Amino acid sequence: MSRLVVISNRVADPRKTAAGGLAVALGDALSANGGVWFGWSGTIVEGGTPGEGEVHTQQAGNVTLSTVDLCREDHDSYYLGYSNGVLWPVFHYRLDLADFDAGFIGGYRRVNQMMARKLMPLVKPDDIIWVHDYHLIPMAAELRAMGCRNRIGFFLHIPLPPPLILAAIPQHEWLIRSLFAYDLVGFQSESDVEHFSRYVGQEAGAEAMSKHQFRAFGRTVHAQAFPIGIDVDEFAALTHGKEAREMLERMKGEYSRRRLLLGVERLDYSKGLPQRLRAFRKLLQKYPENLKSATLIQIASPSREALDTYSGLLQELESLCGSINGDYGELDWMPVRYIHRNVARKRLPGLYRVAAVALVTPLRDGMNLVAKEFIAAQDPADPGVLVLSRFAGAAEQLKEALLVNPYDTDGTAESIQLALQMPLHERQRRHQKLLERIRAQDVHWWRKSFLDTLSQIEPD
Ligand code: ADQ
Repeated sequence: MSRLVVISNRVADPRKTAAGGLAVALGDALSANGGVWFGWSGTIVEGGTPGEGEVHTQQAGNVTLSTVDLCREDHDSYYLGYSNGVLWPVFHYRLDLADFDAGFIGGYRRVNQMMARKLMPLVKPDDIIWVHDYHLIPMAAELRAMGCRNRIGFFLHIPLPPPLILAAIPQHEWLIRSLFAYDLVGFQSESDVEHFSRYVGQEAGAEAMSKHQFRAFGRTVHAQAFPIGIDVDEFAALTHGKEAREMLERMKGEYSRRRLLLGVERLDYSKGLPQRLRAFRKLLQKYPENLKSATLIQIASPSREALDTYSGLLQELESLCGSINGDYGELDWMPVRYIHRNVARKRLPGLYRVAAVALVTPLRDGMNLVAKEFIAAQDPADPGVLVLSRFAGAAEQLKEALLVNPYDTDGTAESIQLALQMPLHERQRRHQKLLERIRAQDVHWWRKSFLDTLSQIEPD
């Protein structure tokens, strides 16, 4: 069996208990036949040389964790600039937030080239290489230019926008051409594959050889949806763990007379937080029976705070929470609890389980794992209700959730009210179906189907 080489912007040590489902799943795949996990170390070297970085290596059983430092200039142009200032907003349909500074692309290419150069000596001829996410789109092209002939797959964790939005990126043609250096390109949802297919047809005159095979730029690439899942069993087990149970009991005690609504995410403009708060305000206004009862706990962990768009969002949220609490709060009840912090992974299931309703309402999301974690943590005898944005990749699978348009404040408020009033038998019916769906396509299924597909493709 081939070894696996994983390349992603950040590397997680799969042995650490805080590692999430994805790190564990990739760690499992790596340790099955041994392998290498390569990426940025997280260290920024002030005054270092662009395109150069020290490599650090540690052994975790039969898996080599190999990471490289970035100098300040490379970090700012590759990570903050091109990855999170251009690709992240545009791929989430936010052209208004993109910063097309012409200086970023140089750093993005330079870091991809450097990572390819540092990785090459670690790759053996039979290895299968799996590259992750938008930071590393040109990685295969760089490796090929250095003579790499291995099977290489790519998985995009975020959405791919329609062709006309993609075309706003000055280097759009180069980016998509870079994808043709892979043997397999995996997307989260069918709509992403459809956008890819339309783009390569319209802009690159690609020929569709079959449903999943496209030929352009002198190469054939296989493109397919592999919706990512969670480790349902691991998450269900965490739900019964000590930390989660303590959290559940504490919250139950504190909120026994209230109905809890819950939002959990990184603080990011793609997650639709201001829109969610406005819908919650509308709920209180339109359905006053929820006053002194419905309480929204919004957990938004700090993320990418070096970018201006993120600090602006933080201020907007704080002001919205303040005004809702000011307008509707009572001495003994605050409608919104806003927490700008991470919750320990082991405690999260306790919080999910105590919530009557989860609000997962991104404006656009590749998949959204919080939606799946919420389902896995519920008590099947008395489950909470998932209110899910139709613009999350997860909406293609999770059809029994209450699907909403997060831009529609009134419509979202009505769906939240429906969720709060949903009879037990209907909650049970929906939850059972949703649980079946996340079990059928869990993170192990995702990893296996991607790697099986990649290993069956005849290299071009
Ligand atoms: P993210 O945008 O980070 O991921 P998501 O899929 O929801 O979004 O994953 C977040 C993970 O972090 C979940 O496991 C969640 O429990 C955890 N998390 C988030 N906020 C937290 C908090 N405040 N405290 C503790 N834990 C928190 C990107 C894409 C998604 C895609 C994933 C995986 O944007 O669309 O689903 O990758 O491919």
